[in-house]
Amino acid sequence: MNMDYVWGDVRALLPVTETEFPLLFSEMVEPSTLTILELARKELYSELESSACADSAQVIIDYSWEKINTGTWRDVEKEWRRVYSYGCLFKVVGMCHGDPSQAKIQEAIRTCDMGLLMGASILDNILQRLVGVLKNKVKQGVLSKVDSDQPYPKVKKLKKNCLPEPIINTKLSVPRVHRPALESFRLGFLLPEKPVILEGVIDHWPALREHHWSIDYLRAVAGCRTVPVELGSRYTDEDWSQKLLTVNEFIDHYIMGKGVDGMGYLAQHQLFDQVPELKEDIRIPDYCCLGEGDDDDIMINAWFGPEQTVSPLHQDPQQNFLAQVIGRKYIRLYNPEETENLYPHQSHLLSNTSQVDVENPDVVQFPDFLKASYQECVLQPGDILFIPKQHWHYIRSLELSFSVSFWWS
Ligand SMILES: O=C(O)CCC(=O)C(=O)O
Repeated sequence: MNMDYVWGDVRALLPVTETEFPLLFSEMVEPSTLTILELARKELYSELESSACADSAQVIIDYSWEKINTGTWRDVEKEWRRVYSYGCLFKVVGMCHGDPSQAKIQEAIRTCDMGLLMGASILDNILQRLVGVLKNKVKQGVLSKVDSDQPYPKVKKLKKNCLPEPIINTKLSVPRVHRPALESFRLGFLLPEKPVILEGVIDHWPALREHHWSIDYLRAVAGCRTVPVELGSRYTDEDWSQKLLTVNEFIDHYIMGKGVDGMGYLAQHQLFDQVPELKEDIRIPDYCCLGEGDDDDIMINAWFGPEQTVSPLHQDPQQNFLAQVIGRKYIRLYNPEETENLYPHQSHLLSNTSQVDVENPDVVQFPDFLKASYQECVLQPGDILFIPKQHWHYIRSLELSFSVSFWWS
């Protein structure tokens, strides 16, 4: 590895001089914290010592980590998330100085991802730009080896073949329409709030064509990126938890390992901001223009997991286009009018989620569940399912699956 090559590219992203490097915070950030931030900045710009800023960086990271992990996430002050991002930035710069090993570069990418996931955008999204530089320095093949040094959590073992291939009752199946005109979608499905599968709408996505989202492709564009992964069979289970893993670790243990470490689901909304290459492989469906917001208001979620991954029956407040890129999924839909037959959880946090295990219901505990009428389908690669707002949906992947959902209003 040519050291000037890594360091030179990293250095080029930083403001040229110390005076051009802003450290502006509200009074919430105490003078003592500001002093350490200024020290880290000073160290960064002193040519001999710029790797020394790693120590000050760790102090900043540890202190702001306490602040951002106190109380509920939505109440966390953005100022402290910014401080955390600065800590990550200084740490990354410290690690990239000199002749960084592959493991160091990978750790630097992991640190950037922590800043992107837990911090707030600073210096024109410099952490994202740093990852753009660093991931090109990672040699393919080194990643999995370095990644595999991580310990893996053991969660409940998956019962193999626990649910069979569903047999769809054609009388209950969700209708399919091939590329309807905007107005016919609006009149036929959006306004009356009727689910429908739209065919032929995403055929042109690079994710289904030139950049086909194979495991190898996902490893190549996102393998070294750290993402939150859901562990456990379903989020209503007691042993359900979340852990930060790289995409390579997730694939090695929960996709290729086929559940030997329990179930894992990469279900998150930040993936496409973190990995712009993946975002470029998809397109916001034109039908979203029928909503009131603009494209920036649309939440795009990734759902990547092995076969038998289950999303329990739940409802969301927004309209949803669920686009299937890899594999097939079995989906059950219930109209919001059926809510009282679906036994939502009592707790406020889970009140949008049914207590009933849809494919194995306890009819003694939940007798009215069998009265609820529903629609069902198997979503195929290339399909988009329109799930109207508040419609209850239960989803089980029948094979390795990657879906993208668009929540819009
Ligand atoms: O595909 C899944 O597992 C869940 C999708 C979902 O619940 C959603 O998009 O709202």
